[in-house]
Amino acid sequence: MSVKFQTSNDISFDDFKAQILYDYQIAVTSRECSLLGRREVLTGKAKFGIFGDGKELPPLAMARAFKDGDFRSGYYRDQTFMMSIGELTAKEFFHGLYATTDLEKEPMSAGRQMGGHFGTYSLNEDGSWKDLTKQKNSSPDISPTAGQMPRLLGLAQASKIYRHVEGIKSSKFSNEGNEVAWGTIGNASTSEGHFFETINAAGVLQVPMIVSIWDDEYGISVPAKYQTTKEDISKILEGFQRDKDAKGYEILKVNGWDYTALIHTYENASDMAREEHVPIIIHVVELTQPQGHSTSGSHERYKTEARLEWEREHDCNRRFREWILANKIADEDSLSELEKRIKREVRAAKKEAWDEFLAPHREAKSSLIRLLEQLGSVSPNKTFINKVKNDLIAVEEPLKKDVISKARKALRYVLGEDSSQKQALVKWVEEFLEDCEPKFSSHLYSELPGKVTNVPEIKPRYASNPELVDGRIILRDNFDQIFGRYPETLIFGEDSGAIGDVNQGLEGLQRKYGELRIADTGIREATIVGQGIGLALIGLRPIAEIQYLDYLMYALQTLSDDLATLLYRTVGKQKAPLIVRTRGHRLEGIWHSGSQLGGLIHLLRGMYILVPRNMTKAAGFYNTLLKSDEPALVVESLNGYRLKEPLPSNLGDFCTPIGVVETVKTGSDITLVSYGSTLRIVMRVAQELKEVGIDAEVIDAQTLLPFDIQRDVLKSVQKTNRLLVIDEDVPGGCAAYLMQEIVEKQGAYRYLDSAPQTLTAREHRPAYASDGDYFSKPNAEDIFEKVYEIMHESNPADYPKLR
Ligand SMILES: Cc1ncc(C[n+]2csc(CCOP(=O)(O)OP(=O)(O)O)c2C)c(N)n1
Ligand SMILES: [Mg+2]
Repeated sequence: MSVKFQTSNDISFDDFKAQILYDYQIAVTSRECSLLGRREVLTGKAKFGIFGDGKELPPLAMARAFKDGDFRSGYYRDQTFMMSIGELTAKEFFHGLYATTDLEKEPMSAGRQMGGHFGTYSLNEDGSWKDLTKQKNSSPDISPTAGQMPRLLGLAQASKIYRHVEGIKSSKFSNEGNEVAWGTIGNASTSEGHFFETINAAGVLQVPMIVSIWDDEYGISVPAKYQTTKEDISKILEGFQRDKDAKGYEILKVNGWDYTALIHTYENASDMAREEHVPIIIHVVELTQPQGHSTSGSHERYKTEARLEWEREHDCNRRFREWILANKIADEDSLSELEKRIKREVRAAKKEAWDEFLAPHREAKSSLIRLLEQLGSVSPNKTFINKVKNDLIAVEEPLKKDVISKARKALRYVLGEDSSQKQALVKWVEEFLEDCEPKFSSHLYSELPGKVTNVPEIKPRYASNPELVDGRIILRDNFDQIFGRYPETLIFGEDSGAIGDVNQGLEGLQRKYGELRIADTGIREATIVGQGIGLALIGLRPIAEIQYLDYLMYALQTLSDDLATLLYRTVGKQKAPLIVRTRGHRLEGIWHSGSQLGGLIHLLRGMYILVPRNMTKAAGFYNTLLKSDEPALVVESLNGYRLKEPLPSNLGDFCTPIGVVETVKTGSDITLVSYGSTLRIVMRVAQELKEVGIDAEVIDAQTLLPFDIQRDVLKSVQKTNRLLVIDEDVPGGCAAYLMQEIVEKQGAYRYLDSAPQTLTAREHRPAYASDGDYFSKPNAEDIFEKVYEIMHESNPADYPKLR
């Protein structure tokens, strides 16, 4: 441990006192919010509360060292930090607790996230970047503990990229890489793999990341004994400590109730991280949890009386107060006065927030009561309508659902009636639902004009006699164009750097663009993705490469919980336009099947999922994605890198449209929809089907999320009246999703003369080798016979039984 006990800026004693009293005021305000917050939950006004009580002091020290341009990636205990940097008021805290759906009032997520999840705004209304170097930034928390760690790595690495890579327009994002990424995590959550993976990766990368561990010796009810080897996380991390021979970490340990030690430790850490780009761990011990873990239970159940007494004595706010008095920074009277004032202010803030939360609901309730009175006056079912009205009147503190559900129920009593009063109620219900829709469901994807699906198609152009090259050459030369044109792009993954990826799609590019932009990483999929998220949150355009689709599973939690929800949970206030590149389809073996798309399309709503059938299509997807700013997964066909394709002459320019299918063969008897490598087999079969007089139309889905925005498959089914969806996923997986899109959403059921069907792989993972593939995934004969069977069923005379 090497702490330089000095402050980074000299200030007068009066300023010093004022700072301390400011901190005390925030600490008391935050505690009061926690105390009243718990009561709000226990009295039923809020659903759940998890607060920062007992952990007020360390975040205050962190806030002191936190500078404009820095980023936080933390967890639910950090309300005091957010209050200290001026990004959370007491009133907003209560709005968060009540889940007010107005972003002006509940700026963290407009009620989408539970309270205790904190983010700042990186984007203006029009989607353009704010100047992140002029504000204090927080990436928005997610609930899975340690889920904040992978992105922290990327936030820290961004400083390194901005410091060392030339040519990037960095003015809004970095001041020569002087920014620090600050992580916070609870002691028990350090048991998660994400924590250890991130710690190791940041040590390798040597990035300015400061991880604070708030250690209260518990994870809900489970004590350190069951969480951490030797019950001491900094002790077991000692091997990461740097020394004169090897780079590594600075590891600092400090008591969480000791104000001066905290301030010194944080200032010291901040200086070191900024100057040297060294990662730092601050293990903050002897913290407490005065009200227990959350509102779901009480800690008296699992803490001994002795522990509870120890916690009372070591309460950081109490110790801070004693220190202020002992050092004569303020006297007892002035502190008591300040505390009383804060109590009054927080109570008032709570009441105001509750009134504001209820105001629109109360207004809706009044207008609905009027409408029900008018409806009752003309309806033969007056008694029932009055009952609904009186039930509504009885709800004194109504939620939206209390009001709208009554209105919808009332409509059932006037079925078959026709009056202007009924029409007024119908209109009211529709307007209410329309108003609520964006409050709860906007921003899963971008809602700005420049969104990915609006990027226009640019077709590949070819010389009159184009050279036929391996698919990987098209990718490689297109990536070369990308890295040449966009200095903010970078790619990293296992074997992506020196050898230029396992299939040589990046061959030679590291030599040309440097080790920071075309980089090898450790085998650590979750933090490869997290690295990408963090970099993308600060204006870079990362491409995170996952070597094979099957190993995306290691990163799935981060992709699903963090990246895919980012735009939604910030209501469009932050974005991370990360491109995840991987390869899959038609691979062989249980863990190399390359086929788990059914899982992905369900878990990754909020991302685009693209399944190009060849490398020209894939390259076009990368070009399209870089013209916009949304996250996507591109699954290249592993068996397509060595297949010959004509070399386009407009590399870097052509754009494959997203959300548009391609009809690769026209036909009149049946519509076959497929994607990826399986599509090549379908195309072969379509030729064979001609031999028995079946003319199939073949459509390449190309993009699974979103699928066929223009409803071209419907147009095809209107012509063929038959539909078969083929893929190599499990039964009920991606093909079932495509079927639902076509039959239910596009309404193709109206045009079908035969039952729509899917042909998929078997339920088990594919067996190994060519026979394993043949008997596990749909093969050419399976496809042929399935199509034939459909034709036979509808016309046995022309298509007699095959077997
Ligand atoms: C991945 C995951 N597992 C379990 C939980 C449920 N959970 C929420 S908080 C918590 C304990 C965390 O303890 P610690 O990290 O020490 O933080 P503290 O609350 O003590 O500050 C648990 C188990 C969760 N949110 N996420
Ligand atoms: Mg804990």
